[in-house]
Amino acid sequence: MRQVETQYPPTRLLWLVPFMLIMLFGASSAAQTLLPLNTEVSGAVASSDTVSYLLELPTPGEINLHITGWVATLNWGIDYDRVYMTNASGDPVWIEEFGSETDPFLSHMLSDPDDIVIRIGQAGNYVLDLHSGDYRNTSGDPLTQQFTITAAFVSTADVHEVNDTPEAARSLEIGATTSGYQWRVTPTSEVWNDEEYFTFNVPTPGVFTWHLSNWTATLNWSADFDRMYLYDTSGAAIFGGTSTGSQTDPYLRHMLYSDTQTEECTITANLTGPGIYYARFHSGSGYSIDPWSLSTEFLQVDDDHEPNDSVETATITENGVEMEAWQWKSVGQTIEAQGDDDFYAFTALGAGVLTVSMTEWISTYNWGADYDRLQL
Ligand SMILES: [Ca+2]
Ligand SMILES: [Ca+2]
Ligand SMILES: [Ca+2]
Ligand SMILES: [Ca+2]
Repeated sequence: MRQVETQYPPTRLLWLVPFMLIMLFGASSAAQTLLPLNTEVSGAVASSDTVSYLLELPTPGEINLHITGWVATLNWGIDYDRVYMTNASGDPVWIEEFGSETDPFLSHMLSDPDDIVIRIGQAGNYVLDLHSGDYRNTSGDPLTQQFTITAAFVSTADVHEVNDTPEAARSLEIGATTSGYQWRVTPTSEVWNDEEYFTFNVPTPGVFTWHLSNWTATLNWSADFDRMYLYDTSGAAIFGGTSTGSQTDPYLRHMLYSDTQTEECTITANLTGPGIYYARFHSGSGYSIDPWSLSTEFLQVDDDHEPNDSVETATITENGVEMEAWQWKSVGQTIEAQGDDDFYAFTALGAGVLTVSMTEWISTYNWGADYDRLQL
């Protein structure tokens, strides 16, 4: 079907020439009528002619073209009706499965009424061409299409865009709630593969939590499923702990779904060091005109004695003085806070009995694990 032109008998070639010229030059040369958004407009187009509309999109979004009264030419063997949309560069925003590079239509053989959904990833001017097929009455006289058209528009304006690289990461205020769209910035319909990079700065080690809701997950292992990554100040991926990824694809979590739309997907990371981190939410194949919402919280693990993981960095203790400390590895920027070593130094004034009192220490009662130990 893609090579439909080659099936025309030779007698049709004469009218095919002007028809193909329309296809090649119609979008750029035809006078365009402004098609206001969310407004019904009446239109007319002669048989085998093309009417051009200009759409001015204030933001990225989704267009629902509602067309009534259009009569389709349901015949692959003749000049059939089709719909095209091109961006400011003159490139098609989308080509449907029966379209081709030489005839890049996004829809064909309209029904009455018809609703055509067109995703657009970027604000700007777009040209919509409606081409009437060879539309004739039973006597063979050409007929003019009389129709109405409405371009209903749903905005997907994302205040964080463009944030698709670490360099363009948006600063995330801990505790604040923000929202955006899984909708990549592109002057085409290929709005999937959006990336959301955020950066945040933590003053101490601690537990960082992301609450993500209304995210469109891609629950399909053979697709480019959605993932969340965490990176350190240098941009290196942080992997380990409760990560579900692998060394080759070191994501922290994948398929960020919640059981219900109102429930949120919660991701936590036990950060071992202060400083700047980057979080990346990879949409993969997913996209949505419903915004996601993200909030964060941070529980500080503010241990004045850290890092004290060696004899050289041992905390000097005073006889009889109580100290507060955490079992929380506090070196580097990792998400593996377990396995902390705390060195404390004291001076024995003479021979005697040393008593160490500890409260709220969490023991590991498992000989097979790295259990907790005290050494002198
Ligand atoms: Ca986005
Ligand atoms: Ca983005
Ligand atoms: Ca400690
Ligand atoms: Ca320590």
